[in-house]
Amino acid sequence: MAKRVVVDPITRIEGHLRIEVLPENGYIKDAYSSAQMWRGIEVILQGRNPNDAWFFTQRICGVCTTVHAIASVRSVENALQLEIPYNAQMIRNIIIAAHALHDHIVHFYHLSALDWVDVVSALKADPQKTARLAQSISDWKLNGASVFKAVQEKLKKFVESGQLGPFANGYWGHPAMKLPPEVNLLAVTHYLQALDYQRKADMAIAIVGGKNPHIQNLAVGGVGTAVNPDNIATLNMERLYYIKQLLEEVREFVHKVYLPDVLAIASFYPEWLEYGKGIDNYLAVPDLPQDTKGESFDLPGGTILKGDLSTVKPIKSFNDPYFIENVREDISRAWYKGNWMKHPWEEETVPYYTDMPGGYLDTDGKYSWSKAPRFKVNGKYVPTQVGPLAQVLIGYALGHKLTRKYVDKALSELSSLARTSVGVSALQSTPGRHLARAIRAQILSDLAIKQWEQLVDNIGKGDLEICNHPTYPKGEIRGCGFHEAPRGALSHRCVIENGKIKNYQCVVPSTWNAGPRDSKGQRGPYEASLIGNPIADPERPLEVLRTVHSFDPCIACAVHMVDPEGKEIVKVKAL
Ligand code: NFE
Ligand code: MG
Repeated sequence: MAKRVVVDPITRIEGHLRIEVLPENGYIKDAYSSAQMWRGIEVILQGRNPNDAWFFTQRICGVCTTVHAIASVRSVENALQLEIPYNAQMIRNIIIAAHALHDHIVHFYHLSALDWVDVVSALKADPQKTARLAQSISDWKLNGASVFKAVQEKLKKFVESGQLGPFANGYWGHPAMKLPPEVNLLAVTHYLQALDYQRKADMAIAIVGGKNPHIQNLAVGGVGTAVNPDNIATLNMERLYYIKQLLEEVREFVHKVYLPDVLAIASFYPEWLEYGKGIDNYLAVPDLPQDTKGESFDLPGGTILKGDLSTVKPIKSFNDPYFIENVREDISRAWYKGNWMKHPWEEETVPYYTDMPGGYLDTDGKYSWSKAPRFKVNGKYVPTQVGPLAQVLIGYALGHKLTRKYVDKALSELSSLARTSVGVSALQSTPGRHLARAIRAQILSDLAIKQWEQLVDNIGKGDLEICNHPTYPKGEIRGCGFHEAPRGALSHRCVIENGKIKNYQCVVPSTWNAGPRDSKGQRGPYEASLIGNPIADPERPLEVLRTVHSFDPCIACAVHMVDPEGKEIVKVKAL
């Protein structure tokens, strides 16, 4: 067997992910992705009141904090065919948008930029030159030479003290690092500023949601956020205007800092636009519903096959059978008992750990706690990539106006910075996933304010409704709730019998992307995207991190099962 390079754990992600790659002549020939942790929620929901499910599912993750709450209430509402009041829809939409903005900013600056940015090289930069460069790409207010100089001095003290803090253990000086010192200083400075702006997005969520992480204000049927413009104890005009101010500040940061930085960094790595495509079937679900039933949306969803934009097929409503009927999960290569592929409503989940022979993944058998979701198209079950790239490509293909506007603008700016023509197909790559996420952040930052305006207009008309209370019928009902989470298409499926949960399954973005092979040997998106990537130094596999990080992995989300007996399954050392 060829020698494998093992990266375990992949750091700067949520959870425990192991990647094994087979290098050959400086490139990756094959790859395996393994979720190395097992925890969860689905099983403990059995027998409980569906009204409570969202409290539990929200604890699946502390990163995508709100998303499992939103998907959960939507799944129960779908089972009941319960409409929610317009105010509740807009309040949820503001939370969804603000949360994604926080998440995308953190992902780019704090979790992945340092794969491309050499912090130590920033010490060699000329702050004046950095300011000239920064001002040539953006009129951001904090791009003055004195700002860059202050950061450089702070960084110098860090390095001299030997206490690099969050910048310790990076691959500084790696031959694959290509940015000039000035671009490195620019990025490090914005890394620090980004801490403030992600917090502003979080504050907006906390004001509406009661707390953050893990909002308190949802209910099956709407929200529990009392609305009254004149009452100091409720969501009133003062609170609403504070939220608007925060959303506007975040919007400015996204447009003037985040997107320009992604373009500037990507322009120095044009060769990477050839790497990291992998699975080119794409799935996104529509979101930001604009009516009480979920029949029209501000963000489009659908599918694209084999990277061909002309194959786009939309998902049109919360009841669209195209999505509800065509999702399956395969466990033939995952540590669960059996060898089946089933619709989530029909699944049962019994853990079955088969170990790692010789300390490596069992590449002939089961090797991950993540299941392998598949989407049925033309009678075949295919692996499908989800995430901002999927959403942006689908929006572009469907002619979604904001997506068209920001994709065309970004690609024309990237083409002039990189002095080469960069088309939409280049988005299907490792840096393309970062660019798509920044473009999605632009779109969402505009739409967040639109949702706010619609909410305030509606309250202004005297409508203060926030919840339609559910009643559960006798017998069995089934629901599917979906949400386009920061990492992509998320869906929760519930089976409710006599008002109690009988089965509950979450099919999560990071499960779609991080999942293992299936019974046909089809690789998952992480695995496929690594093939053909360069690997300059197998001892320091920076390129593996670049491609895997571009998906924004979250393993807590991907593997959310608990052992019903509470047995210890694996020992995990804290880092
Ligand atoms: Ni834990 Fe999550 C998101 C969900 S995972 S981060 O976004 O759902 O993919
Ligand atoms: Mg699941």
